Amino acid sequence: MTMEKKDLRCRSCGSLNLETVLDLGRMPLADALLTEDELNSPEAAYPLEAAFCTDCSLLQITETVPPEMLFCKKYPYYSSFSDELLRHSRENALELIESRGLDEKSLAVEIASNDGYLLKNFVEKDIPCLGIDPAEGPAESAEKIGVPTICAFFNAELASQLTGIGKRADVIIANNVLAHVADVRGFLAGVRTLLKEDGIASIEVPYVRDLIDNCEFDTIYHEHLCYFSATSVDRLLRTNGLYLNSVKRIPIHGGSLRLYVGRKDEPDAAVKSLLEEERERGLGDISYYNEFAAKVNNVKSGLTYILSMLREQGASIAAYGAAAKGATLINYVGLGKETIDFVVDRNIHKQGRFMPGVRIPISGPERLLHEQPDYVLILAWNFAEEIMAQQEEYRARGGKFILPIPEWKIA
Ligand code: DWN
Repeated sequence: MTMEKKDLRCRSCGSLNLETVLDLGRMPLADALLTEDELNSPEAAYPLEAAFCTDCSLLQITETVPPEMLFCKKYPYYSSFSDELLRHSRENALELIESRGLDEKSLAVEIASNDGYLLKNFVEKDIPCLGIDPAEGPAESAEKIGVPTICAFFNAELASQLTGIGKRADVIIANNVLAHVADVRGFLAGVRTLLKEDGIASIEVPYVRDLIDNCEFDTIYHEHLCYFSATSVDRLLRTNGLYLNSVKRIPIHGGSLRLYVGRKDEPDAAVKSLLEEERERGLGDISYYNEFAAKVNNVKSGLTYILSMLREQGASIAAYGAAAKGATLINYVGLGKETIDFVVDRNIHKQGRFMPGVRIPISGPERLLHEQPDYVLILAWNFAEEIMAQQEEYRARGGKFILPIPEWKIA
């Protein structure tokens, strides 16, 4: 929904005091991978601009693409294609089972449960659980592995329907979804309704500090409406009757926060010290974000330089990871088929499709050994270790990897 800038209000506090921090221009939808027959049709593109609220410190994008267009029938993202994410999620699940003393009388609900990648750990322990996810493909996959799943968007109404049939959650898990929700107030009202009085919500969100410090500008795309600090999310939760009671910095997805949220206001030392740290580092001031656009521009020119030089030398270049962040990076930097021959990805639902905007074909990882490109640009840099470990043979044959951020590096 493109609104006049003067009418734009903060997604959290409603303030009109939004300052543009980075303008990536009009960009296609990052997960709208094209099929062959869509190549000849026009492709939607929307403004992608990050703005900082000087009243509540929330970094957010200004455009709201209808969620039905983002998380639609052909949404291609399946969490289970990353071993690192599966390990991380299993640790998250087992920690909650242990710390909350969950058993057969408990209920764990995951919002944005995708393909059952996390709740399968509750099923394994015979702990009643329920997944909620609007994407049909992943929801079907979850059901196939025994994770009961409601294929719908989570909101206050669904929460009331569930409590209406006697379901209240001891634990709500909501990883990589709070930042995606346009009606964040309705979402949090639903969490509050569904959560037992002494229940806990374990919520993971990308951490804006890692985004700015490591120049992770490619994690900005239309699915990610908000980019949270502890300061901004604490404020958002409080104004919606929930409280940040503990917090942990975690490395997943380029650096995230794991938030432990409850219905009572009982912040622990970790919350107090992170809020103090953010005050000292200035995450609540626009000055912390002022250099970001210039840093992003440096990444763009550095990548353009090295990739065009390699091409001029006759090198062949492919890319690894048809990730949403990859779509932002290659479209913003302007890396088309003249630079990148193809993208590979383990996710079978992405293979055979084309990257949005630049329309580079997506194949399976086996193509790296079949064609042995000289270089592979890792678009899914957050899983670079896992990916490079898998591609030992490609490297043994002389292949080299390029990491794009915070500045290009040949590995
Ligand atoms: O918030 C979101 C994050 C959590 O996931 C979603 N809105 C969209 C998605 O963003 P992304 O696509 O940038 O996420 P990933 O998980 O960084 O994407 C990694 C891509 O790389 C996936 O398509 C899977 C693929 N992959 C692979 O082909 N081989 C990943 C690994 C680890 C591999 O070994």
